Amino acid sequence: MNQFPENFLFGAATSAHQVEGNNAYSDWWEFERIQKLDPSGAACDHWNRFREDFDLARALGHNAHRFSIEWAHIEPREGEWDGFALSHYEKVLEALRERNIIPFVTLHHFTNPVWFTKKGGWERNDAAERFARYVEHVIERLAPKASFWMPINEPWVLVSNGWLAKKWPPGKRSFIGAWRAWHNLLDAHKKAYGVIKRYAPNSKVGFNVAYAAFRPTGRKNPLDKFATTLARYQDTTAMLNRVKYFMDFIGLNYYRGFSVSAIPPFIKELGERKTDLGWGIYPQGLGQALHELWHYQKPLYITENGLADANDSQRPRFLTDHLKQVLDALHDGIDVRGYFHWSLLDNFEWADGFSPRFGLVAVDYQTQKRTPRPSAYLYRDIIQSHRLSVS
Ligand code: IFM
Repeated sequence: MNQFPENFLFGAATSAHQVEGNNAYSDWWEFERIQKLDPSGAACDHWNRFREDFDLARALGHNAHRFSIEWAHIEPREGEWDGFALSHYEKVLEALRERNIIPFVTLHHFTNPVWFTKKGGWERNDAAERFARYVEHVIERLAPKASFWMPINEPWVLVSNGWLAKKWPPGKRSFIGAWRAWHNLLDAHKKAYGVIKRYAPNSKVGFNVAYAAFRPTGRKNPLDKFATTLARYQDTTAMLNRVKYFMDFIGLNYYRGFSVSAIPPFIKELGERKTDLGWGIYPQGLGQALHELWHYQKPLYITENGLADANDSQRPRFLTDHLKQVLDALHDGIDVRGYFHWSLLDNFEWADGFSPRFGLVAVDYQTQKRTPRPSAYLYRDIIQSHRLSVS
């Protein structure tokens, strides 16, 4: 296959805390201050500039856009619902509709209201209930304005950074805490699925996973193969098995591939060329991920794929190489329906602050000036022709 289907969705993704700015009621805002991290501050000021950012997305050919709603804005204090914040997101959805851009809405992208985290956060028995209450407030008002929802972004990434690596809030190292948070996040996904379907039975609710591609170091070595199966199970299969009856599609975030062995060093990153963050570039892994996830027989959307590349020297090839994998998967009969590049804008990259540059569009944080990088125009040309310029 050398052409994308007519109705294929092409866009980019962002998340609230990473671009909106001034997320002062969130646990991340507090964590940045306590840990003396690069403060997210005004970020890209997308809260105020979303219309001009969507104008840009439209001019760059995007017909879909993924963004997240910030729980800390909607419920800044426990049980207090901010109608102004809800109206804001209503305007965001209207702005997308006016530009013929299909919204994919994430309801939780790593950040929590600070009150929630202070009360035990995702470790609490009633965490999923509290999240579902927030989801209900959002959905009651916004369900008519969007058809694609993803309750929780990358649950395992949140658990591993927050409860094992101590890199993100709540900044703990606790296996029991990690287990409880993991379990509750999946429960929250299921409860949110129920709430969304109750208000909007025709909407599509997806489960979102960060999917690293794993391959055994010794292709035929049974121990390496076993280690690879274990890695796969722990990273994603365990979660997918729990939620498989609560998903209409899978949102796949793909960045990296690893070779796995049964003996140290156990795991080694694949890809000779590196991004600015030192991550290997391994496009074949996206093809592998699509093939493996097709096991669930649900439509697949690549809801994130991108790289830190400030001078845009690798992004053009990265885009075409990864989109080629999508075309090959389509050719093999896999139901891939969309691709969202991470990210539309240079974003606040969590503990790495503002130096990694993931945007198709560069942001000057002093002036908030937006400048599309050359790869943004290459992507536009691909979208317009529905073809890759490379063979
Ligand atoms: O910026 C993050 C995003 O928040 C979640 N997925 C990976 C991206 C790049 O690290």
